[in-house]
Amino acid sequence: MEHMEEYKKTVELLRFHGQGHLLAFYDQLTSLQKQQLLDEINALDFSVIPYWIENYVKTNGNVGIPDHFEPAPSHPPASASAQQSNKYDQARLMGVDLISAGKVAAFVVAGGQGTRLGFDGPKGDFPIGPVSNKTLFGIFAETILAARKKYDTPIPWYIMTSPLNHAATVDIFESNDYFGLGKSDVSLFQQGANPNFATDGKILLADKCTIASSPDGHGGSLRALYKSGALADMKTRGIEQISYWQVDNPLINIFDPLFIGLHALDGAEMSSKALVKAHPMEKVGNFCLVDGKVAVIEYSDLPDEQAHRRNPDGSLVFELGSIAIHVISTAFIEKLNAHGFALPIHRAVKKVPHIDAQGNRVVPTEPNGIKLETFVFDALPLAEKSIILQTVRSEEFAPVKNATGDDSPEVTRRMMIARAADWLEAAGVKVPRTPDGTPDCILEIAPSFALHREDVAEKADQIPAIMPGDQLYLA
Ligand code: UD2
Repeated sequence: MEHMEEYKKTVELLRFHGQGHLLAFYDQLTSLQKQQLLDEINALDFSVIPYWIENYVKTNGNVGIPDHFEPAPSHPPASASAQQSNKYDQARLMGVDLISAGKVAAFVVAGGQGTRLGFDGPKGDFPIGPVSNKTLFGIFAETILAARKKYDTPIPWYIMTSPLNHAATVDIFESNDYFGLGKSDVSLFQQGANPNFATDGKILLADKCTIASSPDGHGGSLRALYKSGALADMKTRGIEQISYWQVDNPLINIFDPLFIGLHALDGAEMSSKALVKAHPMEKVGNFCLVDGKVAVIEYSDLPDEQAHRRNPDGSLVFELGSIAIHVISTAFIEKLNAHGFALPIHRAVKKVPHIDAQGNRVVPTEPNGIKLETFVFDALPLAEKSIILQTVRSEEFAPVKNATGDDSPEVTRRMMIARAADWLEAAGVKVPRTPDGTPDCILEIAPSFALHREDVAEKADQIPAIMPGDQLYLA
């Protein structure tokens, strides 16, 4: 019988770990399916799985919160930095130098499932340009192209996908001819996946020859960059710093000389942008200082009374939210991987479609399974040094997460238009507004027209008069 030796060994392994049910339908499979299932089982990391089951599946061993934590210090936003102007000027110059010398790479994490948006396909393919209807990937690519031109340097783009969306993402890049960036300067690589569990610790089967699994969280990027060879590729290219962002945010300022420069000037290994939370319970991680190290406590873990605590001046004690924008040094990622590291596991109870003991497909209507992930911000305390730069929401954070309501495409487009209007007005261009102050026109500034706010002034004379109700795409 084919695969006999491997099959026998696998039976032993699974019996030892109480996961024998994974081979329950083995006899019903074709030879190819048998091999697929054996490969999947043998790729499971049984050096950690029993620990996960005891600590995160059967019980809720989520990291929770440390005994002592305090607000993390931060650099004020550029707009409020008069007293810091010397340092900020120096940082900007350093940032420009690093970008111009080709030492900064672009890196987006795009391996998530995007279930909340309800969009069929990788989220990066979601059309978001208010006038152009360009997709998230399209806008990021144009930003990189514009930065290459502005800083006169080749800039590579790394995109992390997951087993869920890798093939579809590659198709998008292929069919868009790599958005003009050149195939050799775009690297798509996959993050890892973790098996999904029933609450009793049994690994679930998606079908008779496939283990139910899900991406291992954006924390997986730190290992995937290394394992995929992306980090080695960066080294060959002389990359020292990685600009990290999430696929859902079209306002991202990928090449921010100030942020990159402050991070480098302060000798930080991993740094973050933060904004003042819109309200105490906003669903963003909270920047804290734990044992002298910068750390993020997720919104779901921060006790309500801490979230609502206020300073005498009325501001929130824990006011700085993480918007998942980082600069990470390649040396830090290399160091982590070379010495072995493990980020804390986060447990989520989710609906996991699977087959039952009889092989019938179950599509649960209630959460039934456990997914395990790691989060990239949990690497912050591992950094020798980590700085935080505050930023302004309207300038660089408008994530597309939900189909309607908060963080919906409608809100994101409105914010893109509002930022374009601000940039134009700052350059002396008149923008018609409704009585409530919102722009009375649909505006979009392509990265090719202005990468940064101050770039608009140079082109102000090319901008036609804007009339109420106009649609204007500046490219
Ligand atoms: C994340 C942060 C939150 C805040 C917010 C800002 C967590 C747990 N929380 O919330 O603190 O910063 O973003 O927008 O991250 N991704 C992968 N692989 C995975 C999982 C996610 O690449 O396995 C990517 C995903 O494609 C997306 C990003 O990570 O680009 C964020 O994922 P999310 O939408 O699940 O995070 P969210 O909104 O809960």
